[in-house]
Amino acid sequence: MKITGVELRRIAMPLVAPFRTSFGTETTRDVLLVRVVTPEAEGWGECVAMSQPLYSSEYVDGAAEVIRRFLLPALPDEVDAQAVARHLAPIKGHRMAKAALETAILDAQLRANGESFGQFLGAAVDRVPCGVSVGIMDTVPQLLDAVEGYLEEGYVRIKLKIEPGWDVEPVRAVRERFGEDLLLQVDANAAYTLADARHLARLDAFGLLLIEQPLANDDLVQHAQLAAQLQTPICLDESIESAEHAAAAISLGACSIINIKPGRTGGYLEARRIHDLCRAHGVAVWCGGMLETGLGRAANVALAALPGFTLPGDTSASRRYYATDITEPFELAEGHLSVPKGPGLGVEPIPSILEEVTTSSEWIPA
Ligand code: OSB
Ligand code: MG
Repeated sequence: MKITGVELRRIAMPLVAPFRTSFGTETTRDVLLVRVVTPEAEGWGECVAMSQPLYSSEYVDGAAEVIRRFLLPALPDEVDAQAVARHLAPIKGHRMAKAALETAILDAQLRANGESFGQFLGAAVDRVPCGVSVGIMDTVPQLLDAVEGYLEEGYVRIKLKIEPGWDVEPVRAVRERFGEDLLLQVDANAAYTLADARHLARLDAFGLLLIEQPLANDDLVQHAQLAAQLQTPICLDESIESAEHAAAAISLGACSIINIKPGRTGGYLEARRIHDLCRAHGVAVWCGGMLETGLGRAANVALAALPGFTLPGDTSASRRYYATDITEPFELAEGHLSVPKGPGLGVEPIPSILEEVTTSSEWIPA
């Protein structure tokens, strides 16, 4: 495909409620959208980098800069989505920026060919069960109200964000209130160290599905040591940026479950490789989220429909994040979201809504 040009568009999406994690509080999602224009079709990619480099080293301004300054110039005149990662490989890191660009090119290519993301990736089902990630709250009663609301909406799994000082008590309270059948897991976003192993073992009493990323992202060996001291399965998020990382983590015994986020891994193709590897090793995977708009969500839901995604993902409905999404909203039905069927992502930004939330836009001719 020949690329005519690329638009980098920044949008500001107010969240319906502040989202607090161990690394910070988000009130507005600052999103970089990449629109690739070709003679045959246009494609969209949503960059999952956040405003500040707190989840990982990437951040939105940096992603825009690396795309315009290094990634676009590295692409040949004619490009195939399958070859994008190879062209971009000499540029180290910046996987979220690379993922956004590759996704936009893949979307354009699939739209041109009339194939959906789900078909292309190998979706095995037409709807996926959905969980919800619940931020850190000021009080336990507030948390219980939030969880109750999500369960009433039909979410099939609850994930609680934890940090030192907000772990055993909120988990105990949610377990006691909603019973032992509730699928419950926690996410520490790297807030602990191996010295906290005995404290974290107290969570074993609550029958959690998993504990996500308890230790720092480069602590693979420490995660393996922690795994030996916990009954709760360890799931890695931040640590896994590639299939190579996944292979290393699995062979070290650092995790028994992986959260796959295509943005973090450099795109949907690498995400699928991680899925394939985990499936071959009997390691369960689930689809993570980064508070995506409908564009990123569409592709995540397609990915979550692959056969190795055996646990519910953080693929929540649009309204969990945004009062008005930039696409037709994703809505929960019996705790599931439908995999879009149309070509490419199968969803489009609604022009008037997109205009309203746009804070800047830049056209880069090829
Ligand atoms: O660690 O999974 C995470 C959101 C932003 C950054 C990191 C994470 C998250 C979430 C929310 O947990 C997932 C979602 O619902 O999109
Ligand atoms: Mg996480």
